[in-house]
Amino acid sequence: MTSSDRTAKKPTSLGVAAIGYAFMGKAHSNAWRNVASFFDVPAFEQKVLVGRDPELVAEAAAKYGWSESATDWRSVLERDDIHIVDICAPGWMHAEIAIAALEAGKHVLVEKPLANTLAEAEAMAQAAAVARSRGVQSMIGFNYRRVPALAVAKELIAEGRLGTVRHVRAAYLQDWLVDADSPMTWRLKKETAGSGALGDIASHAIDQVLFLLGDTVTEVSGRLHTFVDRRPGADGPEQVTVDDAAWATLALASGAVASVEVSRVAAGKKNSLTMEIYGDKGSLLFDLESINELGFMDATLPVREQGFRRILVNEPEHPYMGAWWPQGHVIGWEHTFTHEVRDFLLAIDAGTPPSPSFEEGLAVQKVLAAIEESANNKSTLTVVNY
Ligand code: SOE
Repeated sequence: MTSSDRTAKKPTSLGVAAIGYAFMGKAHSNAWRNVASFFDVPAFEQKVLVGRDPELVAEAAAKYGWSESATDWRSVLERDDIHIVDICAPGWMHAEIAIAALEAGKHVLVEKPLANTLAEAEAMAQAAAVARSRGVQSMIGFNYRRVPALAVAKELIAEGRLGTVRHVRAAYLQDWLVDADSPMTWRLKKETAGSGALGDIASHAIDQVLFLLGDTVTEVSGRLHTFVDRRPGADGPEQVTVDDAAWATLALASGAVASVEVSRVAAGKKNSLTMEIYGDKGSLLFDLESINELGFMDATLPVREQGFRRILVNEPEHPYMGAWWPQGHVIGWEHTFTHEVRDFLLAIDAGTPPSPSFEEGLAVQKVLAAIEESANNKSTLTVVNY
C-alpha cells in the first residue's frame, strides 16, 4: 500500500491499539474500558496492548480489557483492523511511533509532552498536518483540558466574565523526589526524558495558560534547578541530568503575563496543579487536589458582596458531568482520560480535527525550549517564534 492509498475509510468498528502499559498505559486503558459505559461514542474495540516484555504486557492486556498483547509496535501498524494508535510510551519513543502510525493511516493519540526535543515535535506536527489532509486525526493528551472545572473556567474567560485578563499564576507542584535517596529512573535522564519537571509538568501548566486564555506566548524568561544531582542507581550513584524544578515568566500576545512554577521536590504537595487567573472584572482559582471545585470572584458585584465563591462543578449543566453521577457525586483524576478518549472518538467519527492538536503540542514545546534556552544562557528574555 502506498501512502497516498492510506486515506482513512470509516470502519464499522474502530480497532484500537495502545502502546505502553505502565502508569499512562493503565490510565488510558481504564478510559478505553469505561468510556462507552458513560458516553455515546462510535463503536470501537480494545484490540491490542503493546509492550516490550511479553509476559508483563500479556498480563496487563488481560487485566485492562485488551483482546491481545504484542511486543512489536511496527507489526501492529501493519494491521488493517487497527485504526487508532494510543501512544503511552515514554517521550523518547513518541516521534518515531507517531510518525510511522500517521503514515500508516492510523489516528494517533499521544501522551504529553509531544516529544523530548523541538526537532522531533516539529517533525510530528508536520506529519500530523499531512495525515489530516487525508482524514487521519491526531491529538496530544493534555488531559487537564478535560477537567470539568477547568473547562468551565475557559467558558467564563471566553464569555468575558473576568474582563481583561492581566496575569496568571500557574504552578504544578509534586514531592515524589523530595527524598534524596529516591532511586534513579528514566525520568531523571536527559536522553530518555528530555527534561525533568519542565517537560513533564510545566508542559501541563503552559498548556493550561494557552488553553484558558486562548493566547500565545511571545517572550520567556526561565530558570531551572537540580537540587539532588546524584541518585542511587543499580550499581551506585548516578548523575541526574534533568531539572527538579523550573520557573518562568511568560509574556503573552494579549499583553497578559503568566508565571509558571513547577517542582518535584515541594514536600507535601502531592499532585497540585493550581491555576489562578486575574482579570479586571474577576478572578478564578483552581487546584487539582480539589478537582471538582472552581473558585470565582466576580468583581462586578457590589464590593460588600464580593469574595471568592466555591462552585462545585458537579451539575449536569457542567461540561462532561451529565454523563456521570447525580449532583454532588464527585469525579476524579482518571475521569479526565475518559473525557479525552470520548472527545477523540467523537472527532474521528465526525471527521473534525480534535484539539489539542500536535501543532498545539508543538507550541508548548517551543515555550519549553525557550525556557531552557533562557535558563542556560542566564538571559532574561528569549523570544518564542510561532
Ligand atoms: C508524573 O510527574 C506525572 O504522572 C506526569 O507525568 C503526568 O502528566 C501528570 O498528570 C501527573 O504526574
